[in-house]
Amino acid sequence: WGNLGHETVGFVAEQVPPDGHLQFLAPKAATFVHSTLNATWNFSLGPAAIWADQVKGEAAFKWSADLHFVDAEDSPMTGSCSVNEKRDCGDGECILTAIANYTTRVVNTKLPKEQILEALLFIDHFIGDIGQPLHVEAIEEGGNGISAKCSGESSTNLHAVWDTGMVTKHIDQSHGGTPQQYANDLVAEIKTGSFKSEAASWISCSSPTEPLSKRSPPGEILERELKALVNAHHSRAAEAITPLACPLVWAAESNAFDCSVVFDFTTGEDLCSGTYFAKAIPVIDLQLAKQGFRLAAWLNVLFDGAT
Ligand code: DCM
Ligand code: DCM
Ligand code: DCM
Ligand code: ZN
Ligand code: ZN
Repeated sequence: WGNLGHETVGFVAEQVPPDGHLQFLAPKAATFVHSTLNATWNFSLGPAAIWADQVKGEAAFKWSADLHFVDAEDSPMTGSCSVNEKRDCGDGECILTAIANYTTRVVNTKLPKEQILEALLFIDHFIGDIGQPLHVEAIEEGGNGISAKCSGESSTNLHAVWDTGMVTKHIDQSHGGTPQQYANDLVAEIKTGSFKSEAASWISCSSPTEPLSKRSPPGEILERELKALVNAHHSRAAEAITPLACPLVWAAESNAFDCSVVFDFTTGEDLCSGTYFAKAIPVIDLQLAKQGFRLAAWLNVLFDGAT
């Protein structure tokens, strides 16, 4: 997602209603978030969610660029979608292992404060990105190589249309032009609206420790436990990351949209209007609301032991 999508996910997770009380976050998670994020991010998971994109272009954080996605080598054009951690998580450096790594680090009180902050900033961002269908797809670098048209602008690409083009138009048209308002509207759908009946099922997978080997998620072929190695480029010993069950469940849900709405358009079609836009918007609403709700639940289990 672009900045607007990421901020929306953060605001949904933190869900600050007019009285200023954090509601989706449990007390200890809320306190941790507030005390860890400094004034740079207005102490909020909304603005903090964009940090990972800001730094990935800097030399010091170049290593993190591949952590924003997983290149699922499936075949959505022929109706076959799947994501497999062993097959698709290149060298063990992808969004699946990144979430596992920073989940371990965010609660590792032996780490320096800046590292714990960094872990929170990455989690805030990656739990958003894993909900973007094209962040769980290999074709043309997640659609970056597929030219597309959005609101008459024909020099964009499919990935950017999903990250930014459709989200921007939707927020401007229907949610008061701000990610805060969009998040409030999604939260209302979760609490009393169209998402009310399904929201509990979104967090049925919420264990930040359950290893992947314990279940066979949709699209998962692998049974053998994979000890992914992140930071393999470090000359010193790399840390072994145990793959987690839930990130793969989330990835498989996103990836499934690559076989329904994402590639269902004709060359030259404007994706930010008409039938494509009408089909995509409910997916964007769902994925942003769901990942925000999941981000809160993840932090709640980590800091409050909520289940
Ligand atoms: N690092 C990370 N994830 C890890 C290990 C390290 O993001 N699993 C980062 C944190 C530090 C840098 O790498 O910025 C160097 O850490 P270390 O000196 O612990 O290898
Ligand atoms: N991206 C992706 N899959 C890839 C490559 C890139 O999902 N195989 C994402 C990361 C960014 C966007 O596409 O959100 C643009 O990538 P970049 O900034 O690397 O061009
Ligand atoms: N780093 C890395 N690999 C990771 C995570 C982080 O190389 N998986 C980065 C963080 C630092 C850089 O390495 O910006 C340099 O690390 P060090 O401080 O160990 O030299
Ligand atoms: Zn993207
Ligand atoms: Zn990203």
